[in-house]
Amino acid sequence: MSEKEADLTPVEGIKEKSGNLRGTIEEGLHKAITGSLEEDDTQLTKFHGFYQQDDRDIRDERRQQKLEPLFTFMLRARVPGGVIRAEQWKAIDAIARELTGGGLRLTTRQTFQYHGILKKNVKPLIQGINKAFIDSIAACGDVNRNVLCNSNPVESSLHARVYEDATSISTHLLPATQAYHEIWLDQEKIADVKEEIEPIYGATYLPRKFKIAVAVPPHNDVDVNGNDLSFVAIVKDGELAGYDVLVGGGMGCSHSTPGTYPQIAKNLGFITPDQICPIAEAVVTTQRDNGNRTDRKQARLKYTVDRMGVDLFKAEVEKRSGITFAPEEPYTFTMHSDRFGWTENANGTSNLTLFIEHGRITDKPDGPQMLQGLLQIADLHGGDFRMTATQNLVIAEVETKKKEAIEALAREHGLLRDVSRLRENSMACVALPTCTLAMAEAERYLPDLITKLENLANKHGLAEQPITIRMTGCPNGCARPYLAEIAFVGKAPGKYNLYLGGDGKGTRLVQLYRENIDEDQILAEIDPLFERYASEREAEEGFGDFLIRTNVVPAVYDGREFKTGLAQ
Ligand code: SRM
Ligand code: SF4
Repeated sequence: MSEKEADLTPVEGIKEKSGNLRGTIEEGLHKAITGSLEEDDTQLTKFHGFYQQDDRDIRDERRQQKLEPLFTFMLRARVPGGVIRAEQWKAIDAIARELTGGGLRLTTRQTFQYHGILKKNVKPLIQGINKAFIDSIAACGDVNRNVLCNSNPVESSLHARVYEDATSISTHLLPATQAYHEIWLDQEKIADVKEEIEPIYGATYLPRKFKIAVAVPPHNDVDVNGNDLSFVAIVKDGELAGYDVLVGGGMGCSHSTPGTYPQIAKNLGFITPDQICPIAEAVVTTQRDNGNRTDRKQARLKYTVDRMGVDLFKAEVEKRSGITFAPEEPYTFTMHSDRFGWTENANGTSNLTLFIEHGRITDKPDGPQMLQGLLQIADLHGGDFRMTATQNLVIAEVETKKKEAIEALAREHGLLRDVSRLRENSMACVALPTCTLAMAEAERYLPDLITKLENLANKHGLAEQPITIRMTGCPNGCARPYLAEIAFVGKAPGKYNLYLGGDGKGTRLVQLYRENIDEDQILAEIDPLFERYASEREAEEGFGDFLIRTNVVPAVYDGREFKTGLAQ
């Protein structure tokens, strides 16, 4: 083994000897003695769209009872652009009731997850979604994942056009391996796996996960700076002229670890719409061949771009694609949260955007029957649903004659309620009890904290201020906290780092303000800042911009200036 090979991360070895992602997953499914899979296979199942987890709330109790952890699986679907037809929604709902812990979770990448799936139910579940023409191929793993696309553009007539491009990229970058079809859909096994070629990815796939978004300014709901590669639509005379290509955005970092950072993407220049797939492929292969495979904490594209430099990276993409970038075209983003309530489309239909708090859709025994409500809406609507990149749901292109009935159903089932703009603009990741990496609560805690922050906002007359607040249970950044105006990042149970200073448009990073603080300290820190904002802000000035102007925190546009700990 060469020195270079010896330095590769263990995941590289697992991918290489997996036979294009087959490993021993199939054998593991039949082992009834345990609810888990072999450790190496749990790396490979990510490429098939699912993770092994256990319920952390009862981990200690099971240990005391000398039982293995209560292993279950989380499955994430691949739904480019988040568009789901009503008939598909009904199938998704039926599977949630029959084969999972119940309920659905809309994610920050425009798709849905099932949690609490027992090992014996994984295959029936995948077969079930497949019947509804949905798959989970490459929803996770070191490949291109679900491609985001603006779900409710202001220029509504462009949705179909850019959605088509998002789905083309997703299809173009799918792994070629037939492993998924063999294991889950019982398709015939290929005779010799060694003959199976992965033309884009190669035998060891990418060094790390890879994420793509398509945005239509002025609405940055997909957070282009949270993605490895983004295409920003340039619209001229109401038509799509092409895209600016942004590379190297991303969120994940580690507490108190200099050298890890979230990053803002860099603009390589303008391309025409027909060049989108060749450029996406060239960026992916440049990362495949230049990304770090010896340290997974340095393996994302943002580090590759920063290490190579933009000029060299761009030249490499041009060489591989045979396309020369034109100079970048100007564009402006004005917001990165959803447009809630009814909005009108150019074709005379309307969209209803529902605030789904942190994406969780359930039928509560003593509370709102959200699943039930959406099922009835699916029956009546017959059209599309669109999941948004901020965990919300759009009932899309509703005919005027159905608006009243759909709104009534949404209200009756707790899907449409009057909430503050502070709450509407909040987002939290899953965290406990299912996320194995969570250090603190997020989804289960943020709603209560928002109530307390609402009280502070009301006290200072800021109730209608749309301040973006995001919380994650660890620094990995799954709710893209580093692009919010206020971010809480879990450090330990009940303790968070407080970051401030995003611009409410997703184009500036936050900076660390206080470290490892509890709820009382959080409220004590935010109260005077709200007070000052209420009395000293300029007309139309957002909270994040105010914090920068008054030097509460510095403006961060390059992640290398971001602090992962105050000692830095
Ligand atoms: Fe994430 C890992 C949940 C969006 C950065 N993320 C995880 C895992 C799978 C934990 C694990 O590895 O065991 C979490 C599963 C929790 C659970 O129980 O469901 C998890 N991530 C999520 C979701 C469900 C959060 C949500 O509340 O919606 C989002 C699913 C998106 C999807 O549908 O594909 C989700 N994750 C993100 C985003 C936001 C985005 O992509 O726009 C990010 C930051 C952007 C980025 O990638 O830079 C993100 N997740 C991470 C990272 C850090 C990656 C890094 O570069 O360091 C990890 C940990 C890792 O990869 O090692 C991670
Ligand atoms: Fe889990 Fe951390 Fe992602 Fe939250 S940010 S879902 S705690 S990995």
